[in-house]
Amino acid sequence: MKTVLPWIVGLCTVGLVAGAAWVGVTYLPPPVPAAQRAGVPDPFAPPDRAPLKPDHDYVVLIRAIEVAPKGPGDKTWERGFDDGPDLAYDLSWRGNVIFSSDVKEDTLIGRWEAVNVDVWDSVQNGGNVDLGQALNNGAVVRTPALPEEGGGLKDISDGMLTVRVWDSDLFDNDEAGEVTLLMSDLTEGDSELRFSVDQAGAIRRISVRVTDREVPVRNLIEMLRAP
Ligand SMILES: [Ca+2]
Ligand SMILES: [Ca+2]
Repeated sequence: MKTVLPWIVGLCTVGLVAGAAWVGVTYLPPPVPAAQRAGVPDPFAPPDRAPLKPDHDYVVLIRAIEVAPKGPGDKTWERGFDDGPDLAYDLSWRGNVIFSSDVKEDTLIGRWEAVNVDVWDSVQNGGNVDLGQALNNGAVVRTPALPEEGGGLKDISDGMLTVRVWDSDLFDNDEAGEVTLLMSDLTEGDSELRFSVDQAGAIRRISVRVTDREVPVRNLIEMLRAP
């Protein structure tokens, strides 16, 4: 009996393995290519970007602007001096300037914080915050409503934002360039827009953050302030 038992166990094991292989060959579906497998994240895929909702308020925040080493026409930024441009921008919508930035001195990359440090401290300590006072950069805009069936947007400029950038000088400013952003190209979260020489004067890059205005102000400020 002692010699027969291992043989029986061995035969049963072989039978189980062969049976499992037969079931696998006969009944399991063919392998699905990786690209078609649902729920398997592709590490190289760009993050999901939610398009902006129509007829909805958003805060548009210009986080950074980079300009070329020289201004349009290949002119140095500060004639007779070697310091960099003093960058500022404004944001226009529906034919109106709705935000003008402060000036970032002597830099080819201007960066602007979303909210004042004081306001951020207040948020952290549970104090009351008012969006109007909190925002020291960025502006509130509304996306266009969906057009009626078969029609287009009533006014195309409803869905356009213009960013004008300049080097702030004591007398005449040096224009750096101007770009028009289409709201339909923007998504919630951060976008980095790059421009070639002929597209936007001396503007090379704009980093823009779009945040849903219709969330509680405290959450909104945390989202705007996030690194
Ligand atoms: Ca200048
Ligand atoms: Ca300067």
